[in-house]
Amino acid sequence: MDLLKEKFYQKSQAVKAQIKDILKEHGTKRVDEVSVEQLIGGMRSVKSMLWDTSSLDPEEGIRFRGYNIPQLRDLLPRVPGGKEPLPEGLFWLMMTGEIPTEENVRWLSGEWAKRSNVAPHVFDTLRALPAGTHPMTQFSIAVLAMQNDSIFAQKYEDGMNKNDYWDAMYEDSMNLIAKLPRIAAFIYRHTFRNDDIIAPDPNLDWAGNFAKMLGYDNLDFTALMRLYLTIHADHEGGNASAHTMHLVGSTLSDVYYSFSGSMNALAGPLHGLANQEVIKWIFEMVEELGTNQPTKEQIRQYILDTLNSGKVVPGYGHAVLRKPDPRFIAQMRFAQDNIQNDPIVQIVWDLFEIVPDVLSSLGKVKNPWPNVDAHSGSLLVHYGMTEYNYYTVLFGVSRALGVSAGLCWDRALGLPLERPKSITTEWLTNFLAN
Ligand code: CMX
Repeated sequence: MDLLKEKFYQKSQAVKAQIKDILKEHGTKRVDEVSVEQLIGGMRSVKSMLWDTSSLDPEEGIRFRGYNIPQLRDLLPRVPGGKEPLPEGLFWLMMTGEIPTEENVRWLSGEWAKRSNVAPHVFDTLRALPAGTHPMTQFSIAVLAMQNDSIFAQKYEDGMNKNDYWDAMYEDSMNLIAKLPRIAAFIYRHTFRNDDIIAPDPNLDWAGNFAKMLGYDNLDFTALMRLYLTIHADHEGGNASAHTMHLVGSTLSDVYYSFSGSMNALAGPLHGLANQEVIKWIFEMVEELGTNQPTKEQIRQYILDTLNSGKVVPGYGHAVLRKPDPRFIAQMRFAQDNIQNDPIVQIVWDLFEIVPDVLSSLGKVKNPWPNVDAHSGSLLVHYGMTEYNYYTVLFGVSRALGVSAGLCWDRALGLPLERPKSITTEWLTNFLAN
């Protein structure tokens, strides 16, 4: 058994025993109650699921196994001479709760390279789709097209003991994560680069190889990919993509079914698709105003026009956060370190100055600050990736790390089928009348 799998097994079995004790001693104790507002309003903040890989504080932002993003930038292994953390390290941390060594991370890069071959029928399936199929649709379909190879599904059919679910889920998750850069790069090159597919380099790290297969050999872009794929990986369990993964997986659907579902949730404009919406919206502003150096007054007016036409300002607001998203700040820091005088980056920074005021003045927006999606597109545009309807695929490749680690934990802990109670409006009306 490999070291990651062994550590994951040991840690998860200890937590499983802990949970058993908690249930035995405190099973009926209340941790929360649900208001009518929460019931109708998308279950905001209702404490109702276990998710150990990361936790989100409204004021402070995300912590992965207790570490915030600046700490991870210091502690996680990097390539020699590199400044940004390797996503492999974050996966190891989420699976085991331990910061990995450089050797652990090198092993994981090699292991994913070994598992990264994608069956030809997956590419044939993508080629058969009509031109213009959204990259996220392609991504979700490609993931489902690999379901045939699920070890979990095969072993379940053969009568797998439930104590072995974690093992099959680990193998499937490792295989899925290993293959996603190949698939995502294929989608990019097939859709936007005349099907000119670039071969992988098994000696590179996961993100470095992905950047290469996308066709970007600029070292700063590669560093950006390492950062990007690390910071988008997980945002505790309640967000739509993680929760979908958890829900679908709770039926004992395998990682392919679950992750495809998770990506369908990420593809919504209020969630991950906001990263494409931000750049689309900025490009439209530049076109409408006829300049890529708009004044702050012009930007303010454009924001007001957006709101007055009944649309949201993309990249701003959050269901949980109440401060600027540390993932936005990490990307801003990257731009300050690596990019000088880029007009689109400057617009993003001007928006950061103006949007919160405007949104606050509406009196209803709970969080007027930028989220992760407000900055990412401008960095990609800077390095030449202007095809913004591809951006959510990048988010999805990263999100696979967190939600797959989460699903491995779900099966190792033996968490049950998820099944909350719904009520009818009639029931609620009668309840409130009494
Ligand atoms: N622009 C305009 N109005 C906004 C807004 C924004 N960026 N953010 C919130 N509001 C509005 C809501 O639409 C809601 O209006 P109504 O009462 O008229 O329906 C009101 O303010 C209250 O909403 P909220 O409680 O502050 O926010 P929610 O928890 O309901 O929604 C979110 C959170 C992210 C969906 C919302 O802020 C939004 O639509 N933002 C823009 C889209 C976006 O950037 N999404 C990406 C989020 C990060 C991610 O998942 O990737």
